[in-house]
Amino acid sequence: MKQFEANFDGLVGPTHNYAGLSYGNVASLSNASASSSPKQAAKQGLKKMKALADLGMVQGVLAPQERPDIVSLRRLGFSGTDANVLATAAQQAPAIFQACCSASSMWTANAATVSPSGDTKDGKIHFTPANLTNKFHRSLEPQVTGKILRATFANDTYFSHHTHLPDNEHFGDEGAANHTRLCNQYGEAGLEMFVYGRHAFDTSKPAPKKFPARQTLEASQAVARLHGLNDANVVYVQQNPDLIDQGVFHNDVIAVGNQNVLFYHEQAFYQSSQALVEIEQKFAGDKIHFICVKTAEVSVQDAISSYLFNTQIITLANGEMAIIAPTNCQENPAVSAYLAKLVQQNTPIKHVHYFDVKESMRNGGGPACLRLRVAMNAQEYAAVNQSTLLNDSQFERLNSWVDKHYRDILNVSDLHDPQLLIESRTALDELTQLLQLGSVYPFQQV
Ligand code: SUG
Repeated sequence: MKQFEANFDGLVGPTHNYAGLSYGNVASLSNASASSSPKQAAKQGLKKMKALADLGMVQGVLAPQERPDIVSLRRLGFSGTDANVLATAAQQAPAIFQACCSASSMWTANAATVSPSGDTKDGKIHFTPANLTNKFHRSLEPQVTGKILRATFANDTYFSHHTHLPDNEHFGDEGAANHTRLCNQYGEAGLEMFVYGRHAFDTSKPAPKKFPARQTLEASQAVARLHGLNDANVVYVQQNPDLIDQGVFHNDVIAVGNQNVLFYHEQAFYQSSQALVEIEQKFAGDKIHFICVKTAEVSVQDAISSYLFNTQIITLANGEMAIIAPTNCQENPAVSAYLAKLVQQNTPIKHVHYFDVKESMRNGGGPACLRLRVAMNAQEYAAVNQSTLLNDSQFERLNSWVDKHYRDILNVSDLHDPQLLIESRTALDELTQLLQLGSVYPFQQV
């Protein structure tokens, strides 16, 4: 039976902005308050999705969340009409207000952890939305994420949806940003690799000293239990705490895997050689390719600024692999030289495709952050909400939808404009029809 990996990219929302909300994420901090272009950001994302569909990949779309988040602002005590809520929150608590306006749900690598049916006890694809507890602005996402996932993968025979883990730092979970699956064929049992930043209940264990470790071991273990994974097919690897302190806020900033390839920086993991031995032993496939990038070839700083590892490695129809990289990699001499050399070597990676996703990159989100991977077979594919899949006509419709509703330029000072809220809700209401999602947003439930 046909088996493949689908990518579900987050559509950039109409309030995409730069608010410097993510301590530990270098790009987010350094672009705080720059003006953004929601329209360009959404179009850059759609262009990447279309290009992957044109390469023969199955490409889906995940809807963005409603922002400003009026429900959360009301929960925090702002009241009156929606316009009053916006005005008082922006004036009295600007930092909280900005956090409630972030379009951060666009980075769907953080939407959930997904385990394909080949790995799970009941043979269903399992989804657990990430609780994203470490950042207030992101902790507002999991409930609506759960609704969007249920509306996208709306079939109980094939899909199993869990509630996000308890909202507490002990179970800080960032979803697929710290989860990689290695396998032979997508539909066969694979090895699920969970990378964590710290132990929540044992503080004697190593942890970063400066920036937060967003993912805990205990959260990863809970997700593996919920998904019914077999211990023999799971590895837990600690991220190098020194790298978190240098700005590697997720594993997907320093490592990426696809099928039998693990592409990573030599400093990515704590006690790396031990971890790699366990991966090799547990990997059920024929041969695993460890592609290790040495510090002498690409420094950690260059890896962070170019997002060399926040790339997508995809398998093309002919079995060759391609790297989907941000143009920032092309612009960095050490990184572009490395990639030019890599495709000549004896590994499955034979092509590099560059994409301009700079609007997302300025907030620390590269190509890999923008997508949630779902390995599936033909029957599971048929059970997906077909309106969420990107074909030529859906691409045209979504582009026109962006043209119609999105602003060219947005400044942080525009966020309390009541007209922006109306524009966003109008856009999202229309989107739920385009994607046939039903009512997933709070404003649709009143
Ligand atoms: O969670 N940035 C996101 C970027 C997420 C990238 N995802 C992965 N690596 N998988 C974050 O830090 C910044 C928003 C702002 O500053 O306005 C932000 O949320």
